[in-house]
Amino acid sequence: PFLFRLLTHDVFIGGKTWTTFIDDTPELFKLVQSQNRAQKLLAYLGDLAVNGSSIKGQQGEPGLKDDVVVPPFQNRDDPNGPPLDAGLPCEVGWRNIIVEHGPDAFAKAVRQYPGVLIMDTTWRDAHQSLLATRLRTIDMVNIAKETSYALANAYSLECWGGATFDVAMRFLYEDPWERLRTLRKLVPNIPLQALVRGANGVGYTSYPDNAIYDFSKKAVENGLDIFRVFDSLNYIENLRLGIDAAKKAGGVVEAVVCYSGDVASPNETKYTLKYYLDFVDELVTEGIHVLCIKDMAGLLKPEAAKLLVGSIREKYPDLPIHLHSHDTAGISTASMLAAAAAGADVVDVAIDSMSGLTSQPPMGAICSALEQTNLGTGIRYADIQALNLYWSQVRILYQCFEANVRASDSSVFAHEMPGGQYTNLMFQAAQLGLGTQWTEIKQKYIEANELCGNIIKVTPSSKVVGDFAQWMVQNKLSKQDVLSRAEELDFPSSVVEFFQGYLGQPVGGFPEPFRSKVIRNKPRIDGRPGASMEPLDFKKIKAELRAKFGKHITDSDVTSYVMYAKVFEEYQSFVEKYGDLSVLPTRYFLGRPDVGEEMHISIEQGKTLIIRLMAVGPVIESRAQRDVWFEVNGEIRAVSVEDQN
Ligand code: 3PY
Ligand code: ZN
Repeated sequence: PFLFRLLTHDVFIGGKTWTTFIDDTPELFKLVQSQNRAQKLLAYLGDLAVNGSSIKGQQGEPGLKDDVVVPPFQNRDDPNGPPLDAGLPCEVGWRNIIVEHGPDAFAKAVRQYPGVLIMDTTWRDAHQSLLATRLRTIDMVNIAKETSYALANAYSLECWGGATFDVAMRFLYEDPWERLRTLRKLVPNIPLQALVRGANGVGYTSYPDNAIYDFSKKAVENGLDIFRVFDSLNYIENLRLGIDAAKKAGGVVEAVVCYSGDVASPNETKYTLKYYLDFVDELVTEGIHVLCIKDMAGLLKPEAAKLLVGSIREKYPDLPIHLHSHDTAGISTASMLAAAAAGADVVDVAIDSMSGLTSQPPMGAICSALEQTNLGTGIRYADIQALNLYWSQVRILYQCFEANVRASDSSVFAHEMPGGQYTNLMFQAAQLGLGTQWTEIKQKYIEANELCGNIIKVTPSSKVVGDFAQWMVQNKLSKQDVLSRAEELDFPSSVVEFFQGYLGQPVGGFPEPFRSKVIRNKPRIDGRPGASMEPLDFKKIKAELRAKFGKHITDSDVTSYVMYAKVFEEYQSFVEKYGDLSVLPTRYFLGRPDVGEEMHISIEQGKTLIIRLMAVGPVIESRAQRDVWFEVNGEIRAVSVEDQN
């Protein structure tokens, strides 16, 4: 029918050139585009039908065959009346203060709030810690407007940064910037927050300074409000750059103290109260808006929380304090409550069904407990229940990415693995199928940390210790073996680079003579690694990317490329082949379709494709290809797919 319409179009019959034809007849051009789009989508679905999902880390099929249902939310003004109409998002929230009066006024208002506020991590750290960061934009979008009402009094929604930037492109074939822009539109009232790795941006290594300034500026332009800036070694020089970049971009600067050791233990000699208070002094000198204590492994026990938060509160009565933790050992709810009582202003929680274990403590428990004190969060119990009904379905949908952490583990107090890394390494150990492998990895992680000099461990420094530990297990090396054979061993590259100083300077410096033995005659950096890097020429990069991929390359694509060159290029090639798959509901994106199954896919506003898988043909021997037949809105279409089995 399309070809017929094209050939009979009077402009075409009139013999106009193709280019002016496109300009003059946008409706037909659009039709070509959307038919192309449908064909690309079929290529993806055909590949799934023949080969199954190729998304790394996926084990088995998604756990739901039905749509995720959005439950009714209570009407705020009339709890007994008809349910909430979330046709338009809520417009009232803490972001209004940032927009109208700026970050300083926001920080002041947070500090003056009589209760405690929450940050919800469900859209970032919770799925990073439980589901290998695989949560797709569409599953946030489908609950975003309801969330704008339910969490209207939240300090922020953490939805960006950390591993999400990388994973969005690398495994989900999504544009992380589009995610940010979309969520911004649907949630105009609650501040959106990102985790950024200071001089490492959202990557694993140092970047030239102008890359960090550019990244921060783009983040604000695309809708970000709050930057949680940390450095993986608590190295102030790296942090200073991240803080300055976030501030110049106009964001709220939440500067981070990464928590390690046990501040309340009489045996703690390195990460003592004095260490933390001195470090906070340095951060405050930078003119930050909010202080974050980032307990990435979940080591902070209630007494330690009381001591640390209480001491900072006493010294800095006007400084908002925000606490982040993970529940790996099962202690973080108690610690959050202790911190709140000691003067913390904001605590991190995840919706119940995405909480606990290596994720954050549960929103329902924390809000209910605080409600009974004079520190209420302003989040209603009924809204938490409705949100949780949605997320409990999503958790099942994504079961194919569960690491299968089933119980609390207080051994984290010894090995100190960050939540996300814990699930990751445990999953890898389980893949190897050895029951004792996991215990051994944890033990070697302790020894590798000691060899590094007992460092702060969080991305990317935690990756160094993890690589080191896995290498020790593989090579059957004890700490003593490594020390005595350091000059001859072939260390993992991340370990060598750490000792060269490519991540920055660790607290208390590098252990010698071990450092020199590891790096031998390779260069050593004794200051901020990025300081000696040449600035990037973004215009030149953009021109090169446009030459390679086409005119659609935008400035934010350039930033993605700067952070992850290879990942970005592969993502672009994928999109050229299959189109934008972010519109595909998750069960169709991950699951092998059944013959006869009818899929309703809304590819753009007002345009839904009804696709039915009709048949998967036999292998055409000479080419290892199969034809896959679909019905698309009543028309039969076929795609040819390479059988990889
Ligand atoms: C990250 O950097 O991705 C983290 O979550 C660190 O805790
Ligand atoms: Zn975390």
